[in-house]
Amino acid sequence: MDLWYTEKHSNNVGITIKAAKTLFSGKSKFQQLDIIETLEFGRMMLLDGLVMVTERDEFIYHDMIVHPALFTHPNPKKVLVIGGGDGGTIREIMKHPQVELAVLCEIDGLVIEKSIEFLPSMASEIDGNNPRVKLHVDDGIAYIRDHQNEFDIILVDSTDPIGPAVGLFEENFYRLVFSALKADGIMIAQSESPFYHAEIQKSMYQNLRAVFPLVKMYQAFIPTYPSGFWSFAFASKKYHPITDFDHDRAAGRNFHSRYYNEDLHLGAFMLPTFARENIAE
Ligand code: AG3
Repeated sequence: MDLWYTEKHSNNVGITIKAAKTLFSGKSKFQQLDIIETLEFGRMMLLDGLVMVTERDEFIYHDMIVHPALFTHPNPKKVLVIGGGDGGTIREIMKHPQVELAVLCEIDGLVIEKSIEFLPSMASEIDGNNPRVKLHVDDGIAYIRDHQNEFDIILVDSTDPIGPAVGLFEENFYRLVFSALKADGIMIAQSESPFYHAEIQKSMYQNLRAVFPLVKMYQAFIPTYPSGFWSFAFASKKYHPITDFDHDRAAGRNFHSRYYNEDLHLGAFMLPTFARENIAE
């Protein structure tokens, strides 16, 4: 019998992926977690029925949530990831030799545990063996409340603004992030699909602008997310992602990145008109 998995992207549209088998299915205190073996995209992790990562296209999301900020900040030493329990974001941060410490603050310990078990290519740096990585199973909002003026970069690797992530799209949270960052800090947050999520983007970017002096949106192509057209928010106290971009450091990077490169860094900030309009001031 064929097994097909569908995530609905709107009331009338969705993506359907053929599955070979279910590897894990369980409920934590926070959400439903499923890990499925697919035929086309390798292993796929779902939270509350929504696609979080697949082995085949996760490189795009993880390159793009990490490298633009890390090649803009001149000296990123201490980085915090809120969410991101699969470990893909931490794995990319670890490719930057200046980073002395990356902290992962994930609310759901089950996501970390099952990613280590079933998604080893993503979780390779969160299995407890890397002294540059610290794990906290905690609510990100509670965690940053106790950390002031500490991080160079904070990456918000969240789910959609439903369920446990709702608070991560609000102005009060961005104020806490602002205080947890140093005076020249940068925050990146995944910011949904410009095609399907105009309303979420509008309020999210308003909330960011109420707090940060410099807020930009940049885009990436992620085949398994709604519409494939995805975005990230770049919110910064000082550095501008284009004029302060360290082009030579990015071009001379000592690791291979299959999506990110020094030209794409610039191109990603060029937006189609409808996306610009979603977040117009
Ligand atoms: N973060 C999930 C992005 C939201 C996907 N939304 C959806 N499928 N409706 C991914 C976590 C990767 N570390």
